[in-house]
Amino acid sequence: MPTNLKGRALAVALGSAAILAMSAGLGFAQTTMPMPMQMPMKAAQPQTVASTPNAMFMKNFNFTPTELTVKAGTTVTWKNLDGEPHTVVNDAGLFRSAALDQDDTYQFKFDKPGVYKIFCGIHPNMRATITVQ
Ligand SMILES: [Cu+2]
Repeated sequence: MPTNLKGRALAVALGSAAILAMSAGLGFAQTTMPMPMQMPMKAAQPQTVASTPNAMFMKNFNFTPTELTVKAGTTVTWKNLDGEPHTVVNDAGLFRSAALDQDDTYQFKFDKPGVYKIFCGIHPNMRATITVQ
């Protein structure tokens, strides 16, 4: 009797091991399958330019984002992504960039807290606000 039970237990153990191996194989197949699906999502990530910290872009004749909040002492970078030139001009005359061609950048360090309005000297309807805390 005891040997008979042992034999049964072994058969059960072998059977479940086979099932485990099969499901492990399936699991492997399932985890490898979605991989190509994730690729386009990862490639799309660099397009979220608006979320770059301390940076403002000129794109499609707009500042992006139009409102940016930074801490005092922060250097803000503007980058023109358009094929047309843009400038960064402060309403109060604190700073004024040269004409920025495509992919050109301009930087200004905001030392004092306050609300700084800017516009493009070439396209004055392009406006944005930098809030310095
Ligand atoms: Cu412009």
